[in-house]
Amino acid sequence: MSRRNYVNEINFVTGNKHKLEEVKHILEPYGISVKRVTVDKLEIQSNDLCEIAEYSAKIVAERLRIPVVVEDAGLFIEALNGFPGPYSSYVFKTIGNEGILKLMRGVKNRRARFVSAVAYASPNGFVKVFIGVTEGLISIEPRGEYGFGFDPIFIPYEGDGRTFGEMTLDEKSRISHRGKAFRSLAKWLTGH
Ligand code: ITT
Repeated sequence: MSRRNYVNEINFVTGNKHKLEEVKHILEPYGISVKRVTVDKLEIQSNDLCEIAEYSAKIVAERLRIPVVVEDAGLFIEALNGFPGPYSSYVFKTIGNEGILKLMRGVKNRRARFVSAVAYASPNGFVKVFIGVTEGLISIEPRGEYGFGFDPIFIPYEGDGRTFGEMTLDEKSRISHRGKAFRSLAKWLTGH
C-alpha cells in the first residue's frame, strides 16, 4: 500500500487512559486527533511486543472494519533478563513498583529500557509497526507523582536524573518510548 497522506484522525484501541492522554499530546502538533476505541483485544502470548501489537491491531481492524492503532509497551530490566517485558501490565497490577524494587535490591546493574510497539492496521489486512525505545536505569526508590505505571522508578538517560514520574507529560513525551514510536507513525501518516 502507498503512503497515507492527509490522515488527521486515528482510532486508538486502548483501555489505558494515561496512554490515551499521552498519545493525544504527542500527535497534536501533527494535526492528528485521537479517537478512543474500547474493545476487548485478543492478545497473543509472545516475547515480542511487535508481534503482540501487530496481531491485535489486525484482528480489531478486520472486526470493526476501520483502520486502528494498537500499542503494546513494556519495561525490560537487564539484570532480570528482560522481565517484566511483555508481562508488564500483569506485573504492575500484582507486585507493582515496590515488588520490582524488592527484586532489584542490592543489584548493581540497574539498566532497563522502555519499549513501545505501535501497530497501524487497516481492514484489508495491511499492517505497519513503529518502534520506540528509551534506555535508562531503575531508581533505588520511587520518585514523582506524574505519569503512571513504572514511571516513578525509571530514570531515562536522555533526561536530567529525574524519573519519568517527576516529569510533566510534555517532558516525558519528548524522550519517551511512546513519543518516539507515535512520532514515527505521525510522520508516516502525514507523508513527511
Ligand atoms: P492497553 O489497553 O493499551 O493494552 P495496557 O495498560 O495493558 O493498556 P501496555 O500493555 O502497553 O498497556 O503496557 C503494559 C504496562 O506497562 C502498563 O500497564 C504499565 O504498567 C507499563 N507501562 C507501559 N508504558 C508505560 C509508561 O510510559 N510508563 C510507565 N509504565 C508503563
